[in-house]
Amino acid sequence: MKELVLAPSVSSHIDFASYEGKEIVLTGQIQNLRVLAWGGFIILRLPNYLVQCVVDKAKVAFPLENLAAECTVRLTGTVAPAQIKDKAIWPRGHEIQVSGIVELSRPSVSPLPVDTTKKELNCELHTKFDLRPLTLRHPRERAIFRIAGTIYNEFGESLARAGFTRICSPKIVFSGAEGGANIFKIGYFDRTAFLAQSPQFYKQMMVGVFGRVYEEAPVFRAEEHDTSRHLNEYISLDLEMRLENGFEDIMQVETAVLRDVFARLERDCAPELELLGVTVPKLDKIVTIKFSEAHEIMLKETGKDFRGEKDLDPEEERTVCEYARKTWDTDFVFVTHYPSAKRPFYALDDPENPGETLSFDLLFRGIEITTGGARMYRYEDYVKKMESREMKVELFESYLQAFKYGMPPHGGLGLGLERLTAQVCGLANVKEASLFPRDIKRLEP
Ligand code: AMO
Repeated sequence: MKELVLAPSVSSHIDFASYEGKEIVLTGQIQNLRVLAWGGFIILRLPNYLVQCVVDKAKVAFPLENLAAECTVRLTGTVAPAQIKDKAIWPRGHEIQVSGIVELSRPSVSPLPVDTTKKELNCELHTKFDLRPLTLRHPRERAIFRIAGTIYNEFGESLARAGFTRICSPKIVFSGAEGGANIFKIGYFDRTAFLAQSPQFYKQMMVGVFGRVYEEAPVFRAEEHDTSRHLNEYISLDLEMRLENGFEDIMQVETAVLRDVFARLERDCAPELELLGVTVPKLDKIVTIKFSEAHEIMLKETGKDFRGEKDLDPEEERTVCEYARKTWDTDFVFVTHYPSAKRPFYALDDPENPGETLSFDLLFRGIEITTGGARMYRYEDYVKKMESREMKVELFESYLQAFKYGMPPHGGLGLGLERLTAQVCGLANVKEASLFPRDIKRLEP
């Protein structure tokens, strides 16, 4: 038996100001190296920082020209105040005056297939994804995923503070929840199973247990189209809750959570937002329009008549968002009362207008980022609706138990993490907000 000494701290946070004038030892990978006549600069990549380290040849014997980007080094040096302009570097108020360098590891290939030392990664999207272990090291890519990670954290923490319990539901499931053909079948011993399209059934069942639940996990969609808004695996941020007043409760909760998320981004991701040249959106009012009004706006703004359509076209989502920006000064529009025909069976129809559901989508800067709504909660209603859709009720009995044994009026939502991240970061393609995107052609890395 060997007992390890308990570390006093495992944090990688460095308060550079408190180290001013003192010696520090930093181990990291070289993001960028500039060798000059008098010595040079090493930009060192640490967990949350890209630190500028200055090497004076007269003081450090190590031959800088032997190093290269992506070498791992241990640097000893003194923390000094600095005024750095490069937005990729953080901190910008301090640098390290190096006194010692130890090389710990170096890449096996030289030169690297993509130059990650440039301000922009000058490569095609497919190259960026093929070389993901390397390209993700670029400061702009790191910024995107620091932002995505912060959204993920705050979504959960904000809901936990509001009394929601985190759940982890199975991803190997007995049936699709969302309807449609975009479901992956997998072999499961001697039968067929599916990859979960959403945690829908499980989060509903768990409302019967906790009243308020959330989940943040991958979901799978066998989308056959290669588009800039679809992934075949994405992170679904889900919540499900008992309703007090109506389906408006869900929009209230989503707005509160998003406000927390944006405040947290402003607080914790200022360097990343600045590097990407974006600001966090303002969400200071809840604007809702009915689905039918969205078609009317489209007609008025573009002359295109989609009024017979049971869903919103991507062009309509863009047009409605532009209209909302100029008319109500907001980047967010809740579109409510989608037609029952286009919503999954579990959606609750509006008792005053059964062709419509008490549901919504949230549009943000031109794209749907959330679907949500109230659900049916009586067993008999499920049976009736499923039969009207020619679904085999007996195949869903394990899920329907929840309703048989009593469920409160409830509802919830699913928010696509990559879509939200892409819109916050101003990315043209949702795949750029996925670490290792899965699309119809891509399964690697
Ligand atoms: P829906 O199928 O609309 O609803 O999905 C919810 C949100 O997930 C995101 N999304 C996607 N993101 C990337 N690639 C895809 N292929 C993709 N498909 C969907 C979108 C979308 O708004 N169970 C319901 C939610 C609920 O009612 O609670 C559901 O999954 O941001």
